[in-house]
Amino acid sequence: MKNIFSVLCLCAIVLLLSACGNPTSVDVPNVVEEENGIEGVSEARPEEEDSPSFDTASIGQEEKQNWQDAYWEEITRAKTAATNAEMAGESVSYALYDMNKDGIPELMIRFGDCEANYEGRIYRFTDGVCQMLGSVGLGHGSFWTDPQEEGMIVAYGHMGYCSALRMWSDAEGLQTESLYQMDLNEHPELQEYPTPAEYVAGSVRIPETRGRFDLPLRNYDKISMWLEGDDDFSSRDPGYPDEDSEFYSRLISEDGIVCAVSADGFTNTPGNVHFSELLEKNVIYPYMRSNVRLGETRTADLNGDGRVDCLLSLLGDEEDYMVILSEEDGVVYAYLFFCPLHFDALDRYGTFLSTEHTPYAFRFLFEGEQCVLIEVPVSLFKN
Ligand SMILES: [Ca+2]
Ligand SMILES: [Ca+2]
Repeated sequence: MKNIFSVLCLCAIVLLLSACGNPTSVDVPNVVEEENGIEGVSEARPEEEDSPSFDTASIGQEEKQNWQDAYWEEITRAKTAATNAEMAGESVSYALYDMNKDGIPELMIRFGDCEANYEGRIYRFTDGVCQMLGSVGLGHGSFWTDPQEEGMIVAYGHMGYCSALRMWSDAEGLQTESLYQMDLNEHPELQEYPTPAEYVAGSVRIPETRGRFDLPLRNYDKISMWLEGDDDFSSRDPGYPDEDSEFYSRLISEDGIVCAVSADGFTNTPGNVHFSELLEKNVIYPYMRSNVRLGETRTADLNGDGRVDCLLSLLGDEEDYMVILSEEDGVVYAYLFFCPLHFDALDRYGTFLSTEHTPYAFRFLFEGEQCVLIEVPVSLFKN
């Protein structure tokens, strides 16, 4: 059974901060400069000023549509410009966070095809257009929230060294200051890299998703609610399609039609097929070694929309797969994954709480032919 880390790597749904390596004697500031250099921005400390007054006025539906459209255009442009056009949807990823707390998130796009050349470009929707604020080196780096400031944090960890920058924007553009930097070789008592959460109360890592789908962009409100520690399990008592608690078991036993789509970019998109066809060799994945058989099934409202979905594993001789079945407007979608998550980590509200291997919980978003997995800190979920 492939473990959860395989899922994260192979499914390529979420990006994890790479945080391991052998310490070397490289000078820390040089490493920071080389890897984390800021392009086209000046380094400055924030001026003394009043505490920021966050304007959290609600953003109208039309304006929301506008920034979402503008950001998706920018992400699409990034994918078009990606060096490997075929895998552009996989190599470009994005995240959203309201850096200046004005009610509209900023967009961060990760460019590059490996840790060595990752670059994060930060955009803001202002006066009806998407403007780039600046860019930051993102090799071995990730974005973190800065809840009490009009800013955002970028944290790095590599080869025994770690650092973090606080970032904000003013009339001059994107500004940064060092939040911390540390050589773990000098702190043998530390087993792991510190995180921004140890320096900034309430800071959590901002989920990044691959640029294949706009679903995370359209569901920014929901994801930011998760990040603030609220769940949206509006329906703690979700209903079954057709109010039939046997809906999914019947679909399987009667070999109903499903619209099967790749959820991870690695599996196939077979389209409309009978459920049993998913069990045949090479239907789910091009390089299967055998047919597969039905393994475990679980039901839960996996995407928090108030309707029960069905999660199942398909077991092969050497590899396993995972499928989510979800009925939507009369169509049963089958979202296909290369490897299963640990079903035991699934709580009854549809969240994967895997505390053993990772401090992150996983929530699904899916709709139509899009399905993504979003990571949020386990500590935020107090089910
Ligand atoms: Ca903003
Ligand atoms: Ca659901």
